Amino acid sequence: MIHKNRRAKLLSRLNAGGLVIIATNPEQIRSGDVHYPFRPHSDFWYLTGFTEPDAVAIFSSKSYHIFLRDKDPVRDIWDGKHLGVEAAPKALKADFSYPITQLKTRLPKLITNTSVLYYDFKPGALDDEIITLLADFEYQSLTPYVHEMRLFKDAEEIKLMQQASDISVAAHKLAMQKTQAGLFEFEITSVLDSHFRKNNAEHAYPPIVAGGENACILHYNDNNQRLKDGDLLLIDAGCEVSGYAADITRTFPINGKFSDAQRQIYQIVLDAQSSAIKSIRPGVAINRPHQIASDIIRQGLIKLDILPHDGNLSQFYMHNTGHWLGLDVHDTPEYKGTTQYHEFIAGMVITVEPGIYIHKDDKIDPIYWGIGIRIEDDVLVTQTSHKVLSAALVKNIDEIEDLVKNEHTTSD
Ligand SMILES: [Mn+2]
Repeated sequence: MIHKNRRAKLLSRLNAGGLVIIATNPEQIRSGDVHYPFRPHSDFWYLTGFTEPDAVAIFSSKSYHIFLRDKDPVRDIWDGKHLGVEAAPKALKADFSYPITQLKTRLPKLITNTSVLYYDFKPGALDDEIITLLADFEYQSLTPYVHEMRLFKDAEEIKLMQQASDISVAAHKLAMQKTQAGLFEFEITSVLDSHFRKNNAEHAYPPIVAGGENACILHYNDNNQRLKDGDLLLIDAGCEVSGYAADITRTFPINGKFSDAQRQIYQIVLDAQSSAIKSIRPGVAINRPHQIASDIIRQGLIKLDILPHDGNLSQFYMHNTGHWLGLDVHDTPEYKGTTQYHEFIAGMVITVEPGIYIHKDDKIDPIYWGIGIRIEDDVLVTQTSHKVLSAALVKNIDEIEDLVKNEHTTSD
């Protein structure tokens, strides 16, 4: 029913007589005849709830047609069972269902008498011949309409995001407890993998497990270096549950004890993050958390003589403080920034993830060289305030030192 309601809501925002055509993702070849694990297209998943490849949904206010893989006893032996054309109407609340192989022949009839077609296809999602068929009709981009809906999470979505966050928090805790100098980054990555798997979840994005100065590479995911005593470890990892992502980062000392320099930088990032989160509630400007975090980081770095008074903060803090989160880790890119919404509204979910990254060649006191710190939580905007979905994961210095150290004293 959720998906049916979403389709109705979407149609109510489109021109009368409009017809929506949406395809799921094409399968992607990894190598030879092996595919990458299939991930449905997020907008398609959001509107249909259907997760098989080779599927196209076509709907208007009058009817809902779904094209999908038909039952095939031979393919079922190789690839497992499929829903099939016969069971589809009931399972997906569609009016009509057809084999995907009939899309080309049935499409011309389905699109006659429509005022405007709404679609966006990724390259490879549909045959070129079908795209050509559509070219004669008035067209509007579908994505902004769907993304506007996806920006506001309903109760079911929030429940799934809380689950994804809870599993991710537990995985981070285990990884922090497992960390010791001498281990490799991939051994800590495997702790995350294992916990996600055990909970029937998977990585929502390639995890970053970055020891020492590797943390200064923002999208580091080689995860293949040895962890050194005295370094920090940055872990940016989150799982996906029924399509919904968590995105959480913690940075902690590999030996369980922050050095003075690490402690100074960490506290600046933590203050920036805490104040940015505190500002979030309905009516507050969407770029406010970034302004707050940037100001605190700038003041903190000036105080430590790392940044000159007229210095450029982007040398040490070069990314934004957050992004929308949902079915995609960087959710609803059509609505990123402040182009459509200038203020927070209940139901939005945003990450808050300030950081400081000090490279070895930076012309400052070498005690700070190679320190890369980011702290990231997932925040839901509520009716009057906000809720931190990942609040259960420690981030104060004492709590972190306790968690990392405890395991060492008990396991050694
Ligand atoms: Mn993030």
